[in-house]
Amino acid sequence: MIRDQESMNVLLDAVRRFVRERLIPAEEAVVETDEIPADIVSDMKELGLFGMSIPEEYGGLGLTMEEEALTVIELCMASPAFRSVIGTTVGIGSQGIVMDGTEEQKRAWLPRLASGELIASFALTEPDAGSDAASLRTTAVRDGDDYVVNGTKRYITNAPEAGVFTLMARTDPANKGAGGITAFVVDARSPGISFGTNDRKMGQRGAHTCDVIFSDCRVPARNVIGAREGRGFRTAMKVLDKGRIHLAAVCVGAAERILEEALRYAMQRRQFGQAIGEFQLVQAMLADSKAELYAARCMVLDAARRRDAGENVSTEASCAKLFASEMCGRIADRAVQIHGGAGYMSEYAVERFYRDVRIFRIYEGTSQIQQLVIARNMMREASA
Ligand code: COS
Repeated sequence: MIRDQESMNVLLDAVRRFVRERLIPAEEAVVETDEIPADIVSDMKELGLFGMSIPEEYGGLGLTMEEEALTVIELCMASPAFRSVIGTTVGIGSQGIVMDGTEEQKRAWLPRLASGELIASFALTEPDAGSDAASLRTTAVRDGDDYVVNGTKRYITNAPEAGVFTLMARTDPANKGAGGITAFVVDARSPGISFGTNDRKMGQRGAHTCDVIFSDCRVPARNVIGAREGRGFRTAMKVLDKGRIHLAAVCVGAAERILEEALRYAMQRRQFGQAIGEFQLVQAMLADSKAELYAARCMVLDAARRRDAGENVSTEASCAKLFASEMCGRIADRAVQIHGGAGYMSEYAVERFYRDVRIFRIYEGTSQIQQLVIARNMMREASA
């Protein structure tokens, strides 16, 4: 749903200009330094990007899912590392509070997230709990007005920069499944939290992940999201349903850029006396990419509109994430192929994108987890 087309156009134009004039020219510097320049982060704050998904009453832009998807597609025409700066605050880090938080929790945390003053991170994954998220072992034991948290969270995006974590921990040791898990908002400066060294990743330099270690970390009981124990897994799943649409939009934006690079190269590069774009085998790669990209875009926007209309979009979100992330991988692969030897060289953007987009098929649920969610939902609906 687009609430006001004119304001939407203003936002999209501003993001498009920002991408073209500020982000794309800074891509190489980000690779060199492994940092997003501070002036770019402050411009992102000014554009309101950190508060994209936070309701207006708490200082955000309060975008609908369709508006968010369109904005993210534009933003992701630049290196995915730039989106990652705002990604967890817009998505999985904040949405548990937005969806299930108490009024007091919303007032306490959302305005500072919306302004970009605080970065939010999502602490679900553990060394032994990845796809099987419900098997997580981090414990939170009630002690007076606090919970005492112990455990290790792994590959936590933006943890080194985080001001606050949405943490999933087990409050009921007798319940080893989803029902024993509670979600908390945790101040990242709390005593008892320490950080591993930054992970060395395949791509996305400038975006940081690391372990977060909780050792007897005291978290006030008022920080239980929604003030109810045992609801944390559901909160995490609802957050991921929305996150998967956002991520599918990320894939569409990145694929648009990659295809643009491939098309430009195909029209410039000459072999056998003509531009390689004149060869039908290269045309086939361009055409397949265009068609798949169009399909993914339609899926993302349809899932977003359905969510805005209040439908349960668990299946559609997983379909969009599955298709769009796989599509993006195929397009990155073809773009390298069209570039030939040059595509293997780091001076060409497609070499970097090829590595950067590989994670899309893995995080916020692997392609196999999306398949599992889709098939399970199909069977559940059929037997209802
Ligand atoms: N929305 C709301 N609630 C949901 C839900 C959704 N989309 N999906 C599941 N739930 C609820 C279920 O209704 C169930 O609650 P009840 O027991 O009260 O009925 C509970 O959550 C457990 O659901 P389920 O039995 O389906 O859980 P499983 O352990 O079988 O796992 C998968 C479900 C595999 C889908 C889940 O673990 C998953 O998404 N894993 C991937 C995790 C992930 O994406 N990690 C990335 C880390 S974040 S970058």
